[in-house]
Amino acid sequence: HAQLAFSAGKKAAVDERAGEGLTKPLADMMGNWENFSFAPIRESTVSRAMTRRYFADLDQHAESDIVIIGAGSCGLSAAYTLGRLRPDLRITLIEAGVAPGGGAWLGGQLFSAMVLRKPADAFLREVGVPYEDEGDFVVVKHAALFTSTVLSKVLAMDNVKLFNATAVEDLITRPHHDDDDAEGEGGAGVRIAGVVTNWTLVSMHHDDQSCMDPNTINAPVVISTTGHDGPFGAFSVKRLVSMKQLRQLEGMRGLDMLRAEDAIVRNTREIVPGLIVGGMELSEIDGANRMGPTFGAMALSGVKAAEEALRVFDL
Ligand code: AHZ
Repeated sequence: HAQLAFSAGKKAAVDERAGEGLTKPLADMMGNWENFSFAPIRESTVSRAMTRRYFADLDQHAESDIVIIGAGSCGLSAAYTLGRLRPDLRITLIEAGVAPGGGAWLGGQLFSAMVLRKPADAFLREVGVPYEDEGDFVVVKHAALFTSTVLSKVLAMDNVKLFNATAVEDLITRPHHDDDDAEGEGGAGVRIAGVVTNWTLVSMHHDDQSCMDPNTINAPVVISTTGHDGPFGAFSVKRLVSMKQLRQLEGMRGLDMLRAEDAIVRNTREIVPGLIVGGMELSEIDGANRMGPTFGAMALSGVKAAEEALRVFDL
């Protein structure tokens, strides 16, 4: 009797929690751990469940419609916009870090809240991120809420695949005009036709290991959003200089919030045929100011990069 009463008490507690919003199968589990066990599995089955899918994705995405380099706030916003507008396109997102999100896990320094100037609040309403309205700007209570929400929506899209812990270590080029042999300066010489990738850990060890050739992904459109210069930043635009498609980088200028954000959105564009650059990577080409801890331009530059990709390539 005592035991029955005890079980009934536990059951009641569970029901109470279920009433607070847990689904029934999970709620039913609670308080019943004595005879708990998982469904059986063999180790190789786990390996195959992961590797079969990964290599099928690699196989499919070796020919992509659009590759986005960098899954920071700009790259994720571009992926979201493209994925929503064109579920028919095969979109590949490549992120060097294990954790996608770039600098957008914190609002600035080590502070939680993320500030976005209007009209970037439209993007928050689009993705369903709540915010406080402060007049000319809005505040999301934690930058991680913005990043995790956009990320979860992007990852749930059937036509988008994120390869993280994977670095783009070169660009695939073709003569811009099929009868061109020479690769001239100023963007006239080549068009970008895809990316060269490797595991990031491998990319980091090219100096002390040998023979670690990369993998490739073909795509008629590449959007680069690798952030401002740094160990991994400004990747594509630096490569454009070394392959003589850009004469030089102007270099990111000092902080001017007011000018920086407008400039980044306005200047989001195709830099050489086949390559659109967005987010803070752009500031290195144009000598634009940085904006510091305000993220509206990253979201809207991503939206514009997506629009440019569809417009320029008539996809
Ligand atoms: O890991 C990088 C980061 O997640 C990734 N990335 C860089 N090089 C890569 C490569 N292959 C694959 N070769 C690469 N991935 O690109 C992402 C860039 O994200 P970010 O947050 O650095 O850039 P963003 O332009 O999306 O956002 C910039 C945010 C900033 S910086 C700034 C300031 O300095 O004033 N202010 C804001 C809002």
